[in-house]
Amino acid sequence: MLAPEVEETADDIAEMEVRGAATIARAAAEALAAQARASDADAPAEFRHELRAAARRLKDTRPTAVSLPNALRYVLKGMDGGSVADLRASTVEAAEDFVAQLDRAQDDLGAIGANRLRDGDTIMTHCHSTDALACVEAALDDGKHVEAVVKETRPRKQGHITAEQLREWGVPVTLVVDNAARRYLDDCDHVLVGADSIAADGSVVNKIGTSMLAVAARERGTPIMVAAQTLKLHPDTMTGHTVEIEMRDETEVLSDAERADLGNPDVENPAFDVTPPRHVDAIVTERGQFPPESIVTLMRELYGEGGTEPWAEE
Ligand code: RI2
Repeated sequence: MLAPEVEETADDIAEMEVRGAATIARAAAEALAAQARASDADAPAEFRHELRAAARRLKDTRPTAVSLPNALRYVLKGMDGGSVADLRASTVEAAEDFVAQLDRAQDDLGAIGANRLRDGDTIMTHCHSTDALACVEAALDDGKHVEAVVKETRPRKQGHITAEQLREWGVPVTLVVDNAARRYLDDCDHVLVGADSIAADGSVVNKIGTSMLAVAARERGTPIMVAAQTLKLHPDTMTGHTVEIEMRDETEVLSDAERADLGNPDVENPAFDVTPPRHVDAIVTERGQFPPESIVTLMRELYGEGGTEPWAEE
């Protein structure tokens, strides 16, 4: 039986009550630990079966951010032992290790990303990324003055979360609608975004609108920096798989009543897009800063030749 925490976490991720690639990964690892603690399995095989079922329930919530399957993979690989007690303890420990690593990775990434930001720089942000904000926080801790132009990020306006966080840190923020981005790029020294997945060729999968912003920034000569801990590297792309782009409910774009008023047009709501490597200057990870074209070396080192599916039913 699935633990209530697993069902709750899965629903929260699907509804975007829990969102952002790193935060989703953390919640998924914690949900597997909750499943391990709650399990009343009598036999090791039954325990493993339950954990795999919980992982599948969590994985099926959102398809694009690879941090989710990477987190599940890490915890399930740590599940080890010949008794239920050992399996439980090792699973909980793996989940705790994972969360600790995630925090460390974000701190290390922030320190590296901060080196790219000079005192007095202005950044332009898109959506809300904790990895991207870690770079700003580290730059502020270094005593640098940073200002921000924050894109609203339709349809869910996660730019508001970014604005609120930056204001809390005392950063001067100018919030603009997405369509104003090009006009303000001349005032910006960097575009700073996060990522939901990085493909083997260095393509960056991130919130819808990132690719348009990157094209405009390239044209303006504004460097584009992607903050993405290695948890965002998508191992399946080394074996030719593509990253699935999540299509979300159309009511996020306009209400049914508004749609009816417009004569019921078709509406599409892709949550992410793909920015090709030639439009990205640097991918900043906790392992250092990489030109996008060389990220595959790190991916191979960390993930071998591709992703495994430890949640598959045996
Ligand atoms: P961190 C978000 O997706 C945004 O696309 C953001 O850039 C990315 O996750 C990474 O976020 P969504 O969950 O892991 O809002 O850097 O659809 O926090």
